[in-house]
Amino acid sequence: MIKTVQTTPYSDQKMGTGGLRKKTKVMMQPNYFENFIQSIFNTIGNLQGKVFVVGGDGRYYNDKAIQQFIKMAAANGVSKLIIGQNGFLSTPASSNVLLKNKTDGGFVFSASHNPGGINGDFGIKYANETGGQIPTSISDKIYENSKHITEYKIFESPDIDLSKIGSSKLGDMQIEIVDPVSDYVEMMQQIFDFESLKQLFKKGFKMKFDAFNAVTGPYAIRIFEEILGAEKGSVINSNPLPDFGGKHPDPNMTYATELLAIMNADDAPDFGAANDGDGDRNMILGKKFFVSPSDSLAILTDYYNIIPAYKNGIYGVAKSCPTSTAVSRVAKAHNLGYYEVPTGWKYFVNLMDSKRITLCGEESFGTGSSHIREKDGIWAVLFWLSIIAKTGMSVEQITRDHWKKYGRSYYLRFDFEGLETTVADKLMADLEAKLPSLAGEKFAGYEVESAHPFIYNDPVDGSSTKNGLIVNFKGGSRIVYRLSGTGSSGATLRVYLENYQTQKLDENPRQMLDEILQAAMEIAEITKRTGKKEADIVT
Ligand code: G16
Repeated sequence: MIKTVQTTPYSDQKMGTGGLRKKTKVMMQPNYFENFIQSIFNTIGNLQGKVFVVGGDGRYYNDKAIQQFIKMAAANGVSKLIIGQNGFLSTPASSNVLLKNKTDGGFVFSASHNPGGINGDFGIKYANETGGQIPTSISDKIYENSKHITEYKIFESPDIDLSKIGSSKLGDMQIEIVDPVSDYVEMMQQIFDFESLKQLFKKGFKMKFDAFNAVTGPYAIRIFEEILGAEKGSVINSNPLPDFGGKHPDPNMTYATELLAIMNADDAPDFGAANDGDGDRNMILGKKFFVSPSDSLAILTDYYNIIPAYKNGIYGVAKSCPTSTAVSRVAKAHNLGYYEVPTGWKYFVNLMDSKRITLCGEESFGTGSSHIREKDGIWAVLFWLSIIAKTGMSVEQITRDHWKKYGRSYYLRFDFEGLETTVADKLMADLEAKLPSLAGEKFAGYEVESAHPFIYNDPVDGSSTKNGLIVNFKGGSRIVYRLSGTGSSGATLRVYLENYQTQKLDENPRQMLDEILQAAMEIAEITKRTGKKEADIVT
């Protein structure tokens, strides 16, 4: 039976860079989740004939959220849901199922790299028929609808059993439970040369993959251990848990401590990698060696023609504005189309759909290609393994070779967390106002060449987006300032620093960026305005 529930709106259901992301307890407030889902359904309109993909990264509240979603979809007239078994689907796997079945959209319940559990975060990622997350024009409409919602519809029924693969019905709605891993594996086999990767492991190649007790464990076990023959135990923290076993599933130098300890030991394996909670981010490590995500994008692009799926040519490449300029030099060398977009994977989607780009990536540990419309952690790992298999070089050799060829962009991101929103907003507004006056000024010995907001005019839909403030220095160094769009409370100021060098290739990144950091602190008056003398997190 369909029930109509009266509700009152919440005022804070505005999506950020990666969907709606909130503290789990906020999401668990009465009708909070339901209001938001109904607001999406109301924005879409007529749901007759519509098919959606549903899954999540297994974090706390996923089970309850999925059941509510299924019942609401049935009550709102959705024709069919394709659901990952036990409610699991990584974000890239969801995008694949969505595109493969030509569905109308997909929902992934995940707060991505944010911690899980009742005291952690919960999130909703909503993709439309493109396979990528919706553009701002649609999320703005959903937000408007959420502010005026008065009721939602839900089907009254016992919970649906998600443990068995197969088809069933709830009211008139069809439910198909699918293996979350098999389609994804098939897609990876079509992109990469699995035989050469098997040979690599046969020769004794050793890797460690940290799945942070989140969604990628089953994917990684199937691909790396069962199919490619990596030794048992190559995948660590492989069992998805509601609180990720207390781990913060953010693959970076701050949170991947267990993997870093393994890779920094004298008996380290040849290769290390980690993915985030929902499997779209990746970190790449060699023995005692870290590859910055910006360099990783540049290196993958440089080697595109060794991968079967790309060997006949690629359209072009794109990066987000704060990502280092490393990939721009590779694009130039290979004569590829090159684009810079605002932070947020959704901005790559139009470029992929219009065949302007094939590869893209971001400093925030995301890399991917047009095989789907989300970034893809395991894809990036398979790409790196393919380069190693083809060249016979180590991760470190591949990266150093790249620097020799193209120069090195020393790059780090400094995050100032837990700021009051009003303080952070004012800092950015005041900084933007003074940008025009900075040209010619010197800070910590660096002379400003130009300073301006980053404005992106989408070549496909004509929309214009302003995100981030750029200060360029003479000699090729730069600062980008931006506020995070993925936090669940307060504000985080991100300061991205880059120092490009063609001769000095073996220096310490922190030292190479020290003066620019001083300049960045001074220009934005960070200490005076926030009270912080240094960043909370450096990645
Ligand atoms: C999301 C987007 C990414 C983006 C990131 C930025 O990542 O999908 O494209 O780079 O947010 O985060 P912030 O705004 O905090 O800098 P994810 O992995 O959280 O979905």
